Amino acid sequence: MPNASAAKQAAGTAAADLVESGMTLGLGTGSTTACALEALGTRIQNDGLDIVGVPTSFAAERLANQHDIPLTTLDDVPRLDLALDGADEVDPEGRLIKGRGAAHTREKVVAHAAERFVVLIDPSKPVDELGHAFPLPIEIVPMALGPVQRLIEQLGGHPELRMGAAKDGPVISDQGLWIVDAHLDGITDPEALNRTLNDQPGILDHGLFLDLATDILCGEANGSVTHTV
Ligand code: ABF
Repeated sequence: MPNASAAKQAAGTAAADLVESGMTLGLGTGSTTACALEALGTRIQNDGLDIVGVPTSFAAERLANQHDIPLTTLDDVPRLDLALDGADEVDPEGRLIKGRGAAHTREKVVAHAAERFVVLIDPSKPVDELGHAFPLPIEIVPMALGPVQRLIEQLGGHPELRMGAAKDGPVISDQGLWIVDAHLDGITDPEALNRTLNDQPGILDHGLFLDLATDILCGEANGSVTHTV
């Protein structure tokens, strides 16, 4: 990715270096993972790397096609060796907020199916507590907007239906659904919030990823990478 920062490039290249021939991969979304997909494409072309991937979004599918990464689905490949994906926030326990790209529902399905879930970040992503820098994305069935908005308000937050760039309608996810961004001013108990949101009818899934990340690769501007497991 010519426009990606050196830190993202470093994380993406380090992630691609974890991949071996014969692996089944989860292919994440976002600009940092795009660097990994580009590096994988180069290894396919130059070294004959033999992999197959499950994309987490239409965007990831398009990018994989551009880089000649063969694709499959979780119908044909029940387990993945490695899933690579970005994040919006990472706390000291490896808990994540994802979903700025509205792809978190598929991203969670793919991460859950993987033996290793490798999260690619730059130094802007680590936080002491989730939910300050970014709102929590929640994918909803459109007719559940009212109940979900009221739930977020009861939790002390501010719900915002995510609108498209032209502001003429809501962002539509790959599933044809809507995204509500919950501004929570900090998430003190991510596990409790996870349970509350999972119990709410009309929510397909949300961007809290708990107990999923096995590795965090943080690229630095000088090209070095910190690998936390
Ligand atoms: C996806 O892309 C998301 O879940 C996350 O919101 C975003 C991170 O993008 P980037 O790597 O461009 O910061 O991984």
